[in-house]
Amino acid sequence: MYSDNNAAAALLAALLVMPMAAAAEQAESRDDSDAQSIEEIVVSGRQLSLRDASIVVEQEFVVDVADALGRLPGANRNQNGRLSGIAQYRGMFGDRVAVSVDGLGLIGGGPNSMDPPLSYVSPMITGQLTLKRGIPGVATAPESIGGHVDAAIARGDFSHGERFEFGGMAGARYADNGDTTSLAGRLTAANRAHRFSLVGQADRADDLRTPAGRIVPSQLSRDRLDASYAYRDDRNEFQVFTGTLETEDTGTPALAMDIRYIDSELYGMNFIRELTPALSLHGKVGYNDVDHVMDNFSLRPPPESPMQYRQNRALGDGVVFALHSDYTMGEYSLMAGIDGRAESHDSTITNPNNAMFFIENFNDVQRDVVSVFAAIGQGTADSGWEFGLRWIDVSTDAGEVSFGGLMDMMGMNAGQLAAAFNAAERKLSFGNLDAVFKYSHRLTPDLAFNVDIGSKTRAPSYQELYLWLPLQATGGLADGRNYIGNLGLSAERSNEIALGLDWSGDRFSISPQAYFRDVRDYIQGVPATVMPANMLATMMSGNGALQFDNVDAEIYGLDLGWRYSITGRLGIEGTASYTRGRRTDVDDNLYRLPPLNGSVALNFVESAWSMHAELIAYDRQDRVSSYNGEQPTSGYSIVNAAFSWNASPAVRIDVEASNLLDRGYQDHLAGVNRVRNADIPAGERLWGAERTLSVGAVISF
Ligand SMILES: [Cu+2]
Repeated sequence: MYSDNNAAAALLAALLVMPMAAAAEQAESRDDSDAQSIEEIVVSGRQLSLRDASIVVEQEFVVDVADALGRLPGANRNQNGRLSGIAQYRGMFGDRVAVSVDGLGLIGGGPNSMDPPLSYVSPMITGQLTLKRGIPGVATAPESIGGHVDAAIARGDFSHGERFEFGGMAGARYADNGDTTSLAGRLTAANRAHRFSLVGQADRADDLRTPAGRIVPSQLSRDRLDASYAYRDDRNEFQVFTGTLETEDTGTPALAMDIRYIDSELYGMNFIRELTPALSLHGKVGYNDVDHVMDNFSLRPPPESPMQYRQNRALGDGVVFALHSDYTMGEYSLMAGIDGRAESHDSTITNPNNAMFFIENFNDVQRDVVSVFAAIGQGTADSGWEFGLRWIDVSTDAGEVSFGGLMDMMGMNAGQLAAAFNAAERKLSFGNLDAVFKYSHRLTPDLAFNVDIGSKTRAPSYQELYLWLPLQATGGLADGRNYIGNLGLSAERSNEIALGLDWSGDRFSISPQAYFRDVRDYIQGVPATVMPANMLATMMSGNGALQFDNVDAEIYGLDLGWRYSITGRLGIEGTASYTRGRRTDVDDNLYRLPPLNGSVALNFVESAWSMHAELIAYDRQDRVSSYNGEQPTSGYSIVNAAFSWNASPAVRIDVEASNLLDRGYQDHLAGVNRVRNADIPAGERLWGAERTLSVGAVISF
């Protein structure tokens, strides 16, 4: 009933449309008066070039901004809960993908990434989500081995005169599935030099329904507020902001616990100062802290034994900063800068039914990054290149750990692990050099190509190093296995090449890119050989522990987007993404990679309204990892349809039906249900939402 073998056929259809579109283009005469309005076709707000892929998030019916990322070629998200989407790009995810908000990295509080960076932006107050295609230049971010994504909060515009003008927006959305409601607003007072802005969004929802039953728990509650002041003149830009995030009682069914709360405060400022017309200085600094509690008994059916109740409080905080100069001289440009990040983490597990029980999961953990870079480039109208080097220094440390209330064999094994951890050298440092070369060249007015060659690194995360007791605090892997860290880990190094083409004709455009990543010392779990860890993990879960280790891997694939305007008002567009990842030291596939997938959409734009219908298809994924028993998934396809009406210049009404045909499907990246006594059995991959009708209205003033 739920299986669908049409996915491959649908995908094939999607790919077949491309050569047809290209042929049609050649058949069309080019003096068509409709040809001017190709920009108008961008009703879906998705843009693609050799260098970037971007999406206007505010136009998407999503609660988690990470879900919008999945609509860009090569990108996806691992979903552990409705507000816990983890960015994935070209087969890498989690800490491997550098995610920033307004150009600043964030410190997450949850050791299982319940609050990944994209959960810190609410969709209706987000402007653009931008993904660097190919290999991000060294100036983009340190530790961006897997790519870089930035989300910008829409804080409103400056006005033109001296007088202050008020402006803003108010929006509301409702989706019938799970009674999902969102309210958002922005109020701006600005003249040409000063801008005061207040933005906020509140989201609420009950459990989501799927054709296989309700997802328990998938309720959510999140409030996001941001207040800012910005100044600009001819030679300076300056902004200072403060914000809060309050998430409460939000389900993460693919993980062992649910969010009781995440309370974060964010502060930051950035500036650009033009020293001379050729030389400018760019600076940013941010601070945020997180107080987070999760448990395994409040939102989901509790464990059978009161002794298995667990509550985990995690604290995180830290500073990020970046300073760089930009110098241009004719065709040449030179960038040099310094940036860094200092973060601290603590996490303690308790049991409300046993006052004796506690585990210091992470105690006084510190991870500091200081990095310098320089990049030189040359650009003309037809070609450009860039070469950059970045030195990254990472130092980490962790305090001694202790525990209480573990009995008999459990206590004995945990005691051995704690003693070994406390006796070990935990102050570690990693020094790595990254290099990136990028070249692009325009062959004809319509056709350009690019080559990126890079060598990038990532030092181990604090979980990969300091998880001393076998637990599932793994930065959101959600494979249900208990892991222990490894104090002897080396940094990963990915040597990568990406080749891209970009064809932009009058009516047809297409931008494919192929890539190959050879990753030395790729960090993933392997069966642990530490006896007390295996005994503990077996007692807790029936499976031995996995230990983070350096292995070797390669990831390659191809992704593309295309668009064809049939007339000025009617267009079709699509994406396709293929990723293949495997270990090269032993015969196994990499964990949690999406199968071949693609989309085809039909857009129709009138002056006051527009329509968008899309088919999204995923092939089956049977190239799964055996080291952690990953399950395969079947292919599927779903249809979404959306209608948008500009009732007046200030009022926009949106209606969307997602999963219009009410298909049952399982997204390979949605994770496996870890909740017992729920509609979807524990251990089964979570199902996608059933047909969902959404309406929204946005008033601008
Ligand atoms: Cu958590």
